[in-house]
Amino acid sequence: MKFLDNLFERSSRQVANVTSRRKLLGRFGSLLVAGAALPIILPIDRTSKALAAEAPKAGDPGDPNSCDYWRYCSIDGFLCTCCGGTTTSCPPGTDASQVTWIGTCRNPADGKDYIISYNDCCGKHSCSQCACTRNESEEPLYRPFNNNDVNWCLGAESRIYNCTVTIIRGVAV
Ligand code: ABN
Repeated sequence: MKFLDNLFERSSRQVANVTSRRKLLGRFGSLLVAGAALPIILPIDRTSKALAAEAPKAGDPGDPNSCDYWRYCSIDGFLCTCCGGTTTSCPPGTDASQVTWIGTCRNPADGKDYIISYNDCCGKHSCSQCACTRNESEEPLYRPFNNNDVNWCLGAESRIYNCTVTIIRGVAV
């Protein structure tokens, strides 16, 4: 009888061990998969990636502090280069709007037309420096994504408009 007791005890312990290890491995696997999937499924701000997608300086002529700079052909706002930011990054303490309007500007260096997004930087206060209004390829307000008279911060966390960055999204074909 003792022999049978021992046998059953050992085998049930073994089953319990294997089952819990499997469960642990299963949970670990799920965690790995979930961890890898999180950046894909969550609405994470990827503006910084877009901001990094810049044209090389050699093919980017002109002065970004001047309203005449080629990328500003469809801008209506304050230049972030005068507000503590750059052509592609918002001043500290402000965030780029995710919704934006776009324009098409010709780069004099290569004669190509580029699609530019004009993201408003939101937060802090109005920068009020280097106002620049050029409306090439702007369309009426009923086509809001091609209109530059919109405060795109209205769709952001802070509704305060600070300045506008200009991001190259691609070559227009
Ligand atoms: N998108 C620039 C802007 C901001 C506020 C008001 C008008 C235009």
